[in-house]
Amino acid sequence: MRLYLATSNPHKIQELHALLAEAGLDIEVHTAEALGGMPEVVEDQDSFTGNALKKARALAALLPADGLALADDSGICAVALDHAPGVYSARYAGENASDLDNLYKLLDELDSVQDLDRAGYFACHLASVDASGEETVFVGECHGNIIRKPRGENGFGYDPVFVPLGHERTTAEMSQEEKAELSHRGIATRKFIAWLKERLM
Ligand code: ITT
Repeated sequence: MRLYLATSNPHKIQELHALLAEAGLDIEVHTAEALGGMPEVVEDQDSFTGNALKKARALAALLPADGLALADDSGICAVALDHAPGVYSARYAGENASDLDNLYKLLDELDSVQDLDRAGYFACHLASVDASGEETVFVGECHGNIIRKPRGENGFGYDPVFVPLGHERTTAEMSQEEKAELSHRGIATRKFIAWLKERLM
């Protein structure tokens, strides 16, 4: 079986590659580049699952017969902001906003929110679509708090302001392996791996 990652985000690719590699699956893992690049997808759905399925379906249209497309739609949700930015996480500060612009927009929006009410969570919805069109979705959430000042150099996106429950460091202060143990992407990917192992038996 050949698995194709339906994402253009290099950080997601790196995290997914590492999680899949440690699972010891008998599969080939490719990026969308192997199929000519990730097709343009308008992420206009109001749910992570909806957008993940759109991205996976777009790449699945290009799959070989033994292929499986895997897309990741993810983001951060702040409880005090009615779960914003959620599906808008990648463009919270505008259409061409950088990760840093988005992070500071989140901090601005939460400025008047007291420390006790800064609960939030990362969500990752993975959608897998095979060449026959079979669709399956796997969900992971990582709950914690959104702090006031960025800390740490690892990870990407909103990692420097997110401290998982039961921890004191941000996910940007953790190694990739530590983050993968508890992250939304780690949880969703381990569900996907368990499903894939059954399917390959
Ligand atoms: P693809 O659609 O090509 O996969 P993308 O970066 O546009 O890439 P999304 O639409 O899913 O992906 O947006 C995800 C947003 O949530 C983006 O702003 C990320 O920075 C943020 N995000 C997702 N997972 C994260 C993580 O593990 N750590 C920090 N930020 C994360």
